[in-house]
Amino acid sequence: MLFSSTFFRKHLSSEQGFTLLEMLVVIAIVGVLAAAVLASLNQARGNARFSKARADVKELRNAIGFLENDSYQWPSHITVNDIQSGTSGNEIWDLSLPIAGIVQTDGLFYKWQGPYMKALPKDPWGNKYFFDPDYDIDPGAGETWAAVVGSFGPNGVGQHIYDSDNIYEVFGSQ
Ligand SMILES: [Ca+2]
Ligand SMILES: [Ca+2]
Ligand SMILES: [Ca+2]
Repeated sequence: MLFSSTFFRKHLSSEQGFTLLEMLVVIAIVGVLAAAVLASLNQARGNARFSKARADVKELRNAIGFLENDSYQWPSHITVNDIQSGTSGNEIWDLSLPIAGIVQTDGLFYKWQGPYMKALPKDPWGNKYFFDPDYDIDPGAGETWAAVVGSFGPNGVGQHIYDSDNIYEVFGSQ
């Protein structure tokens, strides 16, 4: 029983009923519980998005692995392991393009046997996955250049350099 008969006699059946203070306490508790439930729902949704992005990025990593095996090239015709030092303009911001060699080819990939993926998904935050053959994965002021495929994460930004919410796979670094 949620409320004992003593409780009813003492509180509910008295002329006063609940006091204002009791009502406020109950309202406050309900409010705190509702906030906790909403927070955990949001967290679950956020975690699911991260998991989806990680799975997509892994799938892209594998697809580019097949391209590597066949052509010895990365998207945008970078020779495998030719990691430079922050060159700009060599990034692929849309991996469905022919120059990416994943879902279609521009005809310039040697021994291309794709498509290596049927279609390019967008990340769970509505942005495109990217490839950068020289992306700074060093969180600090220093630089560690790496070839990566990734997502800009929940904040939707973070080109060229480390951004803490970016989700990516590293092919090789220097
Ligand atoms: Ca670059
Ligand atoms: Ca850095
Ligand atoms: Ca980001």
